[in-house]
Amino acid sequence: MRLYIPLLLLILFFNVVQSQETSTITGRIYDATTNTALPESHIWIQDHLRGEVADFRGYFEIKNLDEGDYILIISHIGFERIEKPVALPAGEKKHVEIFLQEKPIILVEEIVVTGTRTASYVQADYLRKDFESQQPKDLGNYMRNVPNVSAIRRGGYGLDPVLRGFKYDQLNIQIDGGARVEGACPSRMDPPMAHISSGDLEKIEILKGPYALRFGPSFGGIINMVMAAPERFESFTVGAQFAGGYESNFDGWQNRISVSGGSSLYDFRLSGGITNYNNYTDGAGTTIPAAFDKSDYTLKLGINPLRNHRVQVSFRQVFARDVMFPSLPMDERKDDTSIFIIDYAARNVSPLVNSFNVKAYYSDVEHLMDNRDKPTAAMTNAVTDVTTSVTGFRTETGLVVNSNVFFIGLDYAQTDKSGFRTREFIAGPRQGTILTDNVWQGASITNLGLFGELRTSLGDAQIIAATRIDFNEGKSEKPDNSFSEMYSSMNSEFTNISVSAGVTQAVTRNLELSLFAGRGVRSPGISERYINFLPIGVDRYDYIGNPQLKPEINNNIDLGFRMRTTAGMVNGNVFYSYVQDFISPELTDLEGKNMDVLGVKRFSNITSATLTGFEFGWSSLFGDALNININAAYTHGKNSDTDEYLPEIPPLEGRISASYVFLQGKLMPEISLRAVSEQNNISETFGESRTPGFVLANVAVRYAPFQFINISAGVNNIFDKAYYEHLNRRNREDGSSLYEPGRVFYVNIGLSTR
Ligand SMILES: [Cu+2]
Repeated sequence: MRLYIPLLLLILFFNVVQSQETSTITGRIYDATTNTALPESHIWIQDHLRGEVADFRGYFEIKNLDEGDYILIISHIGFERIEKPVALPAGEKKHVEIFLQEKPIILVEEIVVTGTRTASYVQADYLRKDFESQQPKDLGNYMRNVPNVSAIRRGGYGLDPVLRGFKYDQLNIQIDGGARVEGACPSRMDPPMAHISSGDLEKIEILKGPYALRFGPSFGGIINMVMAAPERFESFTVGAQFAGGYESNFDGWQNRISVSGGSSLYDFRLSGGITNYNNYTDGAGTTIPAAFDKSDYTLKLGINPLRNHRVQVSFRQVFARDVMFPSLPMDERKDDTSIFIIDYAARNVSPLVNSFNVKAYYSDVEHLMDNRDKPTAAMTNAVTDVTTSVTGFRTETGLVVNSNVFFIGLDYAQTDKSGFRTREFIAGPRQGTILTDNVWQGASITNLGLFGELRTSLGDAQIIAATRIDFNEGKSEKPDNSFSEMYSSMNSEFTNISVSAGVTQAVTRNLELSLFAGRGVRSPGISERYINFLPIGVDRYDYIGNPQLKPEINNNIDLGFRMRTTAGMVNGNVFYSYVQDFISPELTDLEGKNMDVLGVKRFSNITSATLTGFEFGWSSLFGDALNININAAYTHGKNSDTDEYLPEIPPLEGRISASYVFLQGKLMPEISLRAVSEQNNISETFGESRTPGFVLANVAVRYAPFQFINISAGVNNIFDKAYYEHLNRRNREDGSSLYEPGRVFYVNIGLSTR
């Protein structure tokens, strides 16, 4: 014991001496255009595993450095990266002031123009680096990683996201900042996110609540899928990438090749992929018929006649084949999608006009489904052949007056749906009869919106205020008599006014508070207005639309905070939503038209509903080798009319992940746990039952030995847990819940010429 005390003192002394000799770099980062502080830039020390994120007022501090020459690398989304050499004497504190220039490159895909400050909506972004190593085969399924986003599973592909309890037409899901694609299937086999591949994706922008009114009608939120844009080069360059992956359990593989290149005048990116997945086995060993095949390609061509002008053409096609849906009366035989987008954008046109954007697009989906592989094929041959197209246009001008930014513009979209189902009875009393059902009644909805947004600051507070007015019209070209005789008119017209305002303030250098309030009005969708006696993939009821439905109004407030602590970044949001004229299916006493349905439900406006909840997150310090993330999310929904819980609300969920960086970032193992509580808040009227909770464990490892190769491998659902999510549909055959996949081993390889 005696021996240890001097040793301890020696160590202590050594530590004190060392800490006296270490040096510190402090600094502040500014936007070079406005000379205002730029919060949350990333600062890295080259060749050292050290880094820091600047605080909410742009300050940073890196301590415990030895004397020497360092190179600071400073980056911020939307700004040019800077390398700043710093000569650091022993035991000193050195202060640097850094000015970042905005990137001149015009990106037409992203909806949040970087501007000069980061003040933003209630927003969550998922970047390529977040999902690249997983190569998600289905984006809807991947969205379950986002706190307070859940998804509805009907089969192995085409999961439908639910954000804070809002889904379907309550969410504005778009491609490349404003283009839209709508599924043709009445059962939502092909929801919007099913038409984009993760390998072609650069980023997913999620704007929660009815606040971001510039980007189209927003009710529950906006999800923007940002497809990868061509890279820009100063002189002619061309490069290629390959990404391949395999997943056990599904015996599923996917391969993708992309080529991109160009010069300063023009650039291009061509990418093509093939995905082939088979049935999967759940944790109990049951085979779930959920196979699918998919191929796709995307071409993007850009011309930059001047450095601040860009014209871009995008063309994408997706071909889905034999997609199995165990929870639906049919399977998807074919789903062919074409998306065409043309963009023109200019920046810094004049001192007043900071930005100008025009986008025109056309998307088309041809969907064919049948009951060939279902037990009902013994009695009838049923085939549904439907199409949907969206034609749209958007223009926006950004004006700068002093330090205020105004955006004004308009957007227009016309959605058309048509198609029929034929049923040929091959056995039973009606043998030989052929019936034709008018699925979409040639319905169309046009929406013209005018919008304005103001971004300004008041002291330290960043303020955003937005408004939009929508003129909406629904029509039916080929109404079905049995449907139209129920209503005084098949047409409906609405004028909706939406408003929102938000304030974000850095209360201290390390605490930021935000308050948003908004009223988003949404006109009913085509299905809600015109679906004609069909089960729509929810339950065993026929659904009918209601052209006389009123728009739904979401009055929402969000209170948020972000706090930088010595233990990491903490953030949270509490929201309260009061929905007027909530649209919900109501049981009628009409008789069903399909063979095995229990009755008919009609879309109606119930008086009101409330949704409340929170998102909470903590992530460990940036720049440490060990990275820990924890988050939790919850939504609670009540029908104010009946005091019953709202249906299809996901339960409380928590997630923790830990990763460690070895070999200067070349090797990174990760472990994650996801815990989902049981859901007892159910709607019995809707036919829901309680769902048990579950805990899942996953492990993964990323290895990038050289710049041109990266490998990732892992195991999902390590313990082969048999479970299902609350929002999963039921198996068509026996009414049992549709289980999620059991244990999955996977490996992904990425190769790049650069
Ligand atoms: Cu379908």
